[in-house]
Amino acid sequence: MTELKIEKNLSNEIDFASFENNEIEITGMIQNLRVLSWGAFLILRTPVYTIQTVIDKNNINIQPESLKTESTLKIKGIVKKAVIKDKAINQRDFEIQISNICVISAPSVETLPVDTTKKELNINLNTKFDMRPLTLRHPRERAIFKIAAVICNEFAGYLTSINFTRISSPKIVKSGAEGGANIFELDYFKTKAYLAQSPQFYKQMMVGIFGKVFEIGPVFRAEKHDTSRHLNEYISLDFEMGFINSFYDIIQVETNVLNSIFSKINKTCSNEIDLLEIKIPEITKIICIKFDEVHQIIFDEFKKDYRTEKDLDPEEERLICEYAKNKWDTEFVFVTHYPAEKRPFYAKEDPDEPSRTLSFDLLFRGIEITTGGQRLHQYDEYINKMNKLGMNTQLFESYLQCFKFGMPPHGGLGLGLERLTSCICGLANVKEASLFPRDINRLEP
Ligand code: AMO
Repeated sequence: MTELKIEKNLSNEIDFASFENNEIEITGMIQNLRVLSWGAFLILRTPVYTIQTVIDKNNINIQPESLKTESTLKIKGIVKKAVIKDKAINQRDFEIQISNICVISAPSVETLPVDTTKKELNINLNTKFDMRPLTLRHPRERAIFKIAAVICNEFAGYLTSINFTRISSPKIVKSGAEGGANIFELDYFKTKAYLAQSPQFYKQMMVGIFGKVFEIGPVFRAEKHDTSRHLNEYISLDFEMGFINSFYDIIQVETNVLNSIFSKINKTCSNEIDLLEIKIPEITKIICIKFDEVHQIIFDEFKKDYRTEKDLDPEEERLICEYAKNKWDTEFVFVTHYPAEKRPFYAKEDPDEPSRTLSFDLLFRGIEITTGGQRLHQYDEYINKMNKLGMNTQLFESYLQCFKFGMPPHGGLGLGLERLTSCICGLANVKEASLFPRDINRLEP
């Protein structure tokens, strides 16, 4: 039997000021190594810091020329005050003058296939994704996913603070929630199953139990085309809430959760913001434009006629954002009342105009980041709508139970993490905001 002492402080955080002029021992990996005539600057990457260390050739047990970037080291040295400008280094007030280096592990190749020490990687997307275990070590790549992590944490934190309950729904399912052909089929012990396109059915069922719920999890879309906006697996940030008066209640919650995320990023990611040279937005006004009005504005202002189309063209999404920025000084546009034929069966129709739904998309910097809206909540409404659409209601009986047993008026939304992250970080392709993107041509790494 071995009994371990319970360690209380596992955060890896160091108060460098309290070590000034004193010896410290830390472990990390070599982010960058610059060998000079007198010694070297070595940037060490730890779970919390990238910190500059200085090697004096005459006062070290290992010569810097023999070290390889990405090696794991345990170093000993004296903490000194410093003024560091390099944005790739997040500890800019202190450096360490190394007195001893212990190489714990080193790469097994002589030279790394991609130089992660350059300011920008400057390699094509395929190479970047092929070598993800290495290319993600680049400070700018890491910064993207630090921001994505804050988005998830704050989505959860804010919604929890207003009494939403976190849920986790199954990803292997009996029927698709979103319709369309972009669904992956599985052989599930001789019956047909699917990979969940969204947690839609489950989050609705859970409203009957907890009233307000949210989920952060992967969803799967068998997108047949390789585009800069689509992934075949992405992280969906979902919430669903009961007792709503209208879908505008959902828009209010989304506005607050997004502003809370933006302010958290500003508070905790100043290094990442600096490194990526980005400005974090804020929703200062809630601008809602009806779907038909968008077509009309695009026609009147940009002379493009999409007025008979039942969905927004990506060009329209871009143009309406440009228009809103100039006219209302906002980067966020809620487009409401989408045509019923383009929304899934669970979307509630507008009683004043049944061809339109009480639903919305949120557009940000030219791209749709959210779909949401009010749902049907009466069993009969579901049966009638599904019959009208020629759907087999028996296939959905387990989902429909909740409506049979009584549900409050409710609604919610799905927010694509990679789309939000890529828009915040100014990335041209949503795949760059996925650690290990999946598209029609990619299943590895
Ligand atoms: P929808 O299908 O519009 O709605 O998806 C919601 C949000 O998910 C993101 N998204 C994607 N991101 C990357 N790759 C894709 N292939 C992809 N498809 C969608 C977008 C989109 O706005 N159940 C509804 C949501 C709801 O009403 O609650 C749904 O899934 O950001």
